[in-house]
Amino acid sequence: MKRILVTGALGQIGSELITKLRKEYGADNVIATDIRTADSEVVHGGPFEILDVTDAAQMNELVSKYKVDTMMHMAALLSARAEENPQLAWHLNMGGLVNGLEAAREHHLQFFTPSSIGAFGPDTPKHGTPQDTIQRPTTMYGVNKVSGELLCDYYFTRFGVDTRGVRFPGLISYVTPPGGGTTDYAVEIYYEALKTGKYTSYIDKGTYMDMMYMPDALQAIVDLMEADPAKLKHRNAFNVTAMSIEPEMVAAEIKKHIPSFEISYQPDPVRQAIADSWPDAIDASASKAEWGFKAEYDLATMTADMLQKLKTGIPQ
Ligand code: AKB
Repeated sequence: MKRILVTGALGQIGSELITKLRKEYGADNVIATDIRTADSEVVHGGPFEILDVTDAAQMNELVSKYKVDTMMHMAALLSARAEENPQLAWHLNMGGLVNGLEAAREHHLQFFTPSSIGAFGPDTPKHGTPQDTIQRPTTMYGVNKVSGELLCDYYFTRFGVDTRGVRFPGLISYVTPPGGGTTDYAVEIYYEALKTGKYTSYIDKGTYMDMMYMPDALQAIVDLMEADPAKLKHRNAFNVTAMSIEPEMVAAEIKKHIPSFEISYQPDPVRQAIADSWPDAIDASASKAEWGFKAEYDLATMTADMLQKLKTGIPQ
């Protein structure tokens, strides 16, 4: 049975990951940590500790205190916020990652951290983006993610740390809203559809990006961490995706449930430029071949579930 410490546990992925891991491995075996606290299930449903991931000593203390054997490092600034404050992004995204990898090396932990489609750039092939290809991102977030992928590879080859990771596309969820990402429009649109019946998209029509529904993202983390290491030719930064979509397609799908829904466009120059530098559709065949990745939800089934869950306010 794993004993897992999760950083950034109150974030968009963390908050749902904690619930899933506590169901799979037992509440006491999943230690949620975040820089802040909240009145939520993450905090009250099992062990919870305040942790600033840039504080290596505090991180090591918690790893020792709870005798964990696995770290899932989720704390990070997303792409748009990183572009607003690149120095802070470097400090938090890279400082936190190095501390996590060092703790994994010292305490012999299995280690997961997500990379992103943000690790690609304008020179990357846009369609069917291969697993191994040109990576020259033009954002600080992308620079952090490529550096992180390389660091995780390095800690595996140099120190034998069991590092694993995926390149997540935009993640769509109904529990905790994302903050500061470029793909966040694809979450906001569902909330606004139900609240006001309309949405003004900061990403222009025709801008394709990869996306995935949160249950598939969480299953991907668990499956990769449980995968037979002998079958992994890649370890970190596996391409994963469920759909390549643009705002008009999401709007059309929402209209099937809310016929009066209207979308309009007011592109935000910063986030539009980031989106334009990312692939339209990545190729996830290495994940499928090496550890059996499979996404269950497409745009239609995700939209039906999102609207139903948001309408009924079903907690995770
Ligand atoms: C973002 O938009 O920054 C994230 C991501 C794709 O990494 N959702």
